[in-house]
Amino acid sequence: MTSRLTPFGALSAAIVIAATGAALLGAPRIDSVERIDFGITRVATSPAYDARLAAASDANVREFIIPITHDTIEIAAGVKYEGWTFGGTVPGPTLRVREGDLVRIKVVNRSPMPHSIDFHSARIPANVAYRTFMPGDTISFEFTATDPGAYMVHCGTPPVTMHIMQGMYFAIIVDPRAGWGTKADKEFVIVQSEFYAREDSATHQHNPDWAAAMAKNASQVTFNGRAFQYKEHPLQVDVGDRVRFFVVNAGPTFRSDFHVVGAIFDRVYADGTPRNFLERVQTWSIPAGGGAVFETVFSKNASGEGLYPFVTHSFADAEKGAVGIIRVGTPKTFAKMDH
Ligand SMILES: [Cu+2]
Repeated sequence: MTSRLTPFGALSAAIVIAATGAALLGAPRIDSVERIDFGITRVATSPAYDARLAAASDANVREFIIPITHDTIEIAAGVKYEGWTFGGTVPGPTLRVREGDLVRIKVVNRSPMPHSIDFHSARIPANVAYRTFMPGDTISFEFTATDPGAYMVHCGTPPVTMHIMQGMYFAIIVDPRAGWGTKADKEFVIVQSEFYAREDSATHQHNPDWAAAMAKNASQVTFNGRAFQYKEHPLQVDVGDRVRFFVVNAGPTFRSDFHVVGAIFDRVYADGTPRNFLERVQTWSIPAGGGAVFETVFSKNASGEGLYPFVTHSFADAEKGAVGIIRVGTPKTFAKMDH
């Protein structure tokens, strides 16, 4: 086994690459294995959840170790919340693989209660892979990523609404084997979700509000787990960039009507499937539990240097935090935004 550092883990030994030769029906085949341990590699959430995405690894066997933890998260500026997580953050880390890769999952329950994991990207017996397992236990399974797309992963332990509103979700992207057909200069992951938190007037602790969840009365609606974080810390791109957004809607209940103010999507891949190809789209809805891929070009003479809000155009939800800004180039004023 050989180890080397990769762009995903340059600061840690969390990633191990191993190359093994194997003979299949006489045809030589080289499997290269990459392992990422999200108990060691943690997504940066300060000053904002890091939405930037690197390309998928060249390895064709992808191993992911994912701890389940109960952790303090921040769902809006200054609003701390005792969340349930994959990998210590909400959302958890984005997994990115290629169509045809063998994906090996190992989830370790380091929390004090039973949980589970459900990959929308897998075709697999749910009763086996997605079963609930106990504190201290581990579950392992593998699947071949046969279907390109932008998928939700979540805890499916009942009541599922509670486990999702507590933060148990993340995105997995399966890139088409031949790529997306265009070259993106920047890529971002955006996971929309909503929280149902109620402040205890005595302790000022924010606790889950089940009645509010059943009434669909969210306290925050967020992109990547914290209300308004990209309004305070915009996503930065350059003039001329083609930008690809992988948007997953974790819910648990609301839909996402994804829109960029001042831009038109050149391409939208419904559910992130290359064949579900749409052109020149203003807004595209993503159901709870779904995903989509969006592309737009911030070209010099059109959507050039400036500030571009991205929102769910279901505006009551944007008012609760599902709004951010894309900063193109270095606009002189950080001007007043109307969204
Ligand atoms: Cu759970």
